[in-house]
Amino acid sequence: DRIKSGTAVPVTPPPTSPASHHRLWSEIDNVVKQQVAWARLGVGESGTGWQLFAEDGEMRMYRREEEVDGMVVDPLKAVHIVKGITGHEVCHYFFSPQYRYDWETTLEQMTVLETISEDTCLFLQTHKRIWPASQRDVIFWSHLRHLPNDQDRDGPDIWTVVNHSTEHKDYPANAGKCVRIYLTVCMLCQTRVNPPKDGAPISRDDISCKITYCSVVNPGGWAPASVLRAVYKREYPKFLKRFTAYVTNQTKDKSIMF
Ligand code: 6CM
Repeated sequence: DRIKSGTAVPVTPPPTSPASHHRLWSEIDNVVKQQVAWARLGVGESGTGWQLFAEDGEMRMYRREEEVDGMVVDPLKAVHIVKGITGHEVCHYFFSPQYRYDWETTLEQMTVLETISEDTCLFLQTHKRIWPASQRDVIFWSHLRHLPNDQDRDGPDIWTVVNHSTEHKDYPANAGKCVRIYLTVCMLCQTRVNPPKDGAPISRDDISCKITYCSVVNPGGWAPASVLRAVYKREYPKFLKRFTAYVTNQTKDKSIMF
């Protein structure tokens, strides 16, 4: 048909994932699409009210003060540009359970409740207690996705990981010593390549990764607002710096994973 009518409309199949037969699939697909759209807006186009609370080199972190029933649920957006790594690499290390204890400093215990597919897992995590609040736990699905750029041939591909709270019948909320927190997190990455002029192979000096990290965490129960905001102010910059340094260090002697 395309040939007959003469209009060359590129036929791109919808993104598929090996997880597409799972009970959570429609939720995963919807939340991923929403989160990618939200992250792509950056802080400039998604309305005013973003307040810069941390800056370090190329990294900038913004938050919005929001409360629901007296609980702090401040949305966070961070942007960072890191030389020498790709979005695929960043997402690989952020998604894969085997590296999590290496970089996640607030973590006490991580359990993979279900491996839905190569790109989708269900996690139970307990986090370190922060005085004077109770300890927190969280159950979330995590999904890794590659979004090839088929609209703008010069624009970079996107790699993303989205984490979103869910329930599990064997682990009801607030049944033990932990208070259940609820989160939505999106790590979105775009790789920029500066091709070497002499036609030499692309090296790590020629690439950089633009990272947008968005997060909303509902603490799930009482936690003093001032303590929570102080914890976030300290922990989020620490996380993003430490995690990206970890990826740089892990990949520096490996071939580039585009
Ligand atoms: O996105 C991050 N990590 C992922 C993999 O672990 C995942 C998990 C996020 C858990 C976020 C919990 C942080 C807060 C825990 C303490 C709550 C204490 C409440 C009481 C305080 C008075 O998405 C990186 C997350 C970096 C967080 C700083």
